[in-house]
Amino acid sequence: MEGIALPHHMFSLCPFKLMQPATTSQLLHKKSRSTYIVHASLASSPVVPIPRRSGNYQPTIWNHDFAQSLKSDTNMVIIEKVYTKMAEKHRDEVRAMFDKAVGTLSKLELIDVVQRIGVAYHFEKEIKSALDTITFNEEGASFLALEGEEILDEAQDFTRRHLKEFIKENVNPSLLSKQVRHALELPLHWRMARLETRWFIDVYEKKKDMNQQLLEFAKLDFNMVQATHQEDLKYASRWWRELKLGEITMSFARDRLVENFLWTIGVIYEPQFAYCRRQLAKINCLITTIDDVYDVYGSLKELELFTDAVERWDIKRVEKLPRCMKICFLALYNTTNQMVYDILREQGVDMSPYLKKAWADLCKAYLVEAEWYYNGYKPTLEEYLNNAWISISAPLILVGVYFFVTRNITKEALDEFENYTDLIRCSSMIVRLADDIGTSKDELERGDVPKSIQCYMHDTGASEETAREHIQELIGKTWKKMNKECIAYSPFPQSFISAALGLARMAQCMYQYGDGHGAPDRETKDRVNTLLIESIQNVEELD
Ligand code: LA6
Ligand code: MN
Ligand code: MN
Ligand code: MN
Ligand code: MN
Repeated sequence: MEGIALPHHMFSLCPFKLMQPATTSQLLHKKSRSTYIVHASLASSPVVPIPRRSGNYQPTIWNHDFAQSLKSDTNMVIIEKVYTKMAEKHRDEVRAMFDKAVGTLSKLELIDVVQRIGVAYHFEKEIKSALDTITFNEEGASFLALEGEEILDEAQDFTRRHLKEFIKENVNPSLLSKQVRHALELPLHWRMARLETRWFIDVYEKKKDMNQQLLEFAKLDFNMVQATHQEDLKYASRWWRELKLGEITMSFARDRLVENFLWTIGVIYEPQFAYCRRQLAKINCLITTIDDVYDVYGSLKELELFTDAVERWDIKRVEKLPRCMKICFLALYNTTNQMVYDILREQGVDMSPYLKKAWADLCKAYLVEAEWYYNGYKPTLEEYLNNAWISISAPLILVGVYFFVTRNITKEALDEFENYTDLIRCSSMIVRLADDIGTSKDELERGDVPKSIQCYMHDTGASEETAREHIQELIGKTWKKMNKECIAYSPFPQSFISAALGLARMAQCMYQYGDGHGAPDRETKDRVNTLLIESIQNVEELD
């Protein structure tokens, strides 16, 4: 039974102005871009059907067979046996380069290339000891600036001005102008690491002074890392298909297994963190579905019940909810409990209080937005952001990451999750602001709370264009704050800190040209092809 009896006062809270008891055909109308679908009750009146919206999201463009068709297991065996040997040889060669590099400039150049070409994670020790011998003046690192470091701001303005002039004067395509355009579009420090690596390998190959051994190693390593990601994706896809949640929520929610997995590569790409990517893909799928339950599907009353069930972690409390919301709750409940079980068995640590709290915080933040929406309330930007850095789900994602990557879980770090440390807040804020820039136009048409751009316009009377610029500035300011958090003392391991940065970068990538998470067939499709399907050709022959 899908419909539930509504108290009369609910009508005035609903956005559907025609929601006086009406016939089914009257309710099946179209308004703006949202399709209203009536789930008619099988019982005879007095149960009033709740008109359901649809997000009008496209179905997925990647089916399960696609994921399973990626590199076969036999291929994995070849990769493990042959490539591992070749990679070891290359790794030794690069190690020797670190020994040979003398002088600050040649050391920095080597580190820079090794980082940009995507293999720095093999040489953490070498890089650290090379850096220890160098005194730093942070030249050319203006995007690593902290708040109040005006000299770096000036350096950035100066460089930006000159690079723009360079582009104007050099209209012919060249390798250099290609790099300059790329740098001006989005700074390196804000870019998703794997995509940047893939882009740079092509650039590096064309450089006159490139090092052949380094190039070969980078290509081989890229393909090996990709093979690991393919196995992770296959695992996640099997899980998603067996869950069958996408079939149940098809009429209103995004079915985005592959896109949700792509996020995890942005958060953490190194092969040794496969477990983290696999679990995170599950969390992301649940987030994407449950966000649509709140934004599109549920009535306010139902959402209150759902939030209460999550807060109390109690199946009994979903009894009165429609079938599809019950199933969403159980998917969340079972998946989370399974993760808790695994971590408890493997690590001896009980993550349940932390994961449950993070889900409850998220659902409470979703509910605040739903209340604002149904009441037609317009929050100030400050009020909105105080809630929205949580409702973007990044705090939950990072709680998961901590447990999935950390070998020595400490009480000191766990205590930081009580209020979410500044590192988590900064990362989350950037994800939220980037998401609003990319998605708020469609969200308003679909029916949603005013997002940061609209709140700022409402606060100040600014135009949409000015408001967008303001939000971009906020992203820049938040990055500076986050840079500071990254070098401050922290109880978190480096892999966690770098995941917090990776999440912010991934959001800027996903929303660079609009809603890359919701609309699967544009840049996101190309990115999936680049990172998960096409391997790099012209890798040296196997003998
Ligand atoms: C964005 O959707 C979305 F689904 C997220 C949950 C963002 C990040 C998510 C991951 C990694 P939308 P809203 C799964 O723009 O409603 O609808 O908060 O989020 O603006
Ligand atoms: Mn949403
Ligand atoms: Mn939402
Ligand atoms: Mn909403
Ligand atoms: Mn959004």
